[in-house]
Amino acid sequence: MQGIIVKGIGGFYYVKVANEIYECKARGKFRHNELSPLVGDNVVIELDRDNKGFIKEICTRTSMLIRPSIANVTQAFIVFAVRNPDFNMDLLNKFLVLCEINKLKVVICFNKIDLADKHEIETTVLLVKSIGYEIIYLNAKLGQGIDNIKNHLKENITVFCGPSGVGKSTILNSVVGHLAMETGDISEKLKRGKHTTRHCELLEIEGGYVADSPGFSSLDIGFIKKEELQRCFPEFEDYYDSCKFSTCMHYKEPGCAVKEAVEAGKINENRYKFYLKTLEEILNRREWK
Ligand SMILES: Nc1nc2c(ncn2[C@@H]2O[C@H](COP(=O)(O)OP(=O)(O)O)[C@@H](O)[C@H]2O)c(=O)[nH]1
Ligand SMILES: [Mg+2]
Ligand SMILES: [Zn+2]
Repeated sequence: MQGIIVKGIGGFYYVKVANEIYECKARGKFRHNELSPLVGDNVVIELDRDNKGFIKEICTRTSMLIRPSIANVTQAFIVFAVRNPDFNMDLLNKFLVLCEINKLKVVICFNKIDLADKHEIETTVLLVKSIGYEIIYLNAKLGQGIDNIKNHLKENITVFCGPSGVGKSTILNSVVGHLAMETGDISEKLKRGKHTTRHCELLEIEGGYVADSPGFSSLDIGFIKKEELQRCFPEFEDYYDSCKFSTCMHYKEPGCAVKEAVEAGKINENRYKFYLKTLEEILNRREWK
């Protein structure tokens, strides 16, 4: 039987096959490929005589997020608030790079539209649309925009990303219709003193799965290889084949088509500046290794 791991706790994996959930243990250690099963993995399981399940095989992963560890995520909702906390373009850029490097479909969600006018984020909206990303506006407190979120879930494994306090948990709770995630008000009180081990779980909804913990706990993008970074900027794609040097980093090289596109106003200057800043961080880090 083949199914998907929706939860893992204490050495047990909960594998969903059709409409049943089987409690399984991993058999052996999958030594040949040094894998251990992750939530999101498609696995082949076998039941023994007592109906106990064993994972026999882990199918090839299409993606793998770390902290939280989830396999086969296909989509990220990057959530920001229009205000409280204020929108931050640098943070959005970092999330976008992390999503692109993991080849996730991206939907950008602007929450708390009750707190500001849309025109306050107009420049950002235009930029985001020009890169090609889709936008959903929400007032999660009133449930506005939630249907739009639900329409994107089918056949995806989705994670919510974004800074703290923007409304990720509120959105997820509205989507699943119950309290799957603690919202700001509650978790602030529990934070102090309480040692919680987070287990990531996939919740099945609208023909897809949503992870109940935020997609990226660290926004460190310095691990990305310098050659890979440009692939995280979809709007560069039309240009980099026209650079004079095939190895062009769009940095200080002559005849750089990306730089020319920036100068011609075809690529947003701030996005390019963010690219340069990140590239320099990557280059500096490597020198010391
Ligand atoms: N005004 C307003 N507040 C919201 C909205 N959505 C969430 N909040 C509040 O923002 C705070 C943080 O929300 P939470 O879901 O915990 O954010 P998270 O840290 O991203 O998970 C909570 O007090 C929510 O009630 C919204 O659309 N409008
Ligand atoms: Mg939260
Ligand atoms: Zn170039």
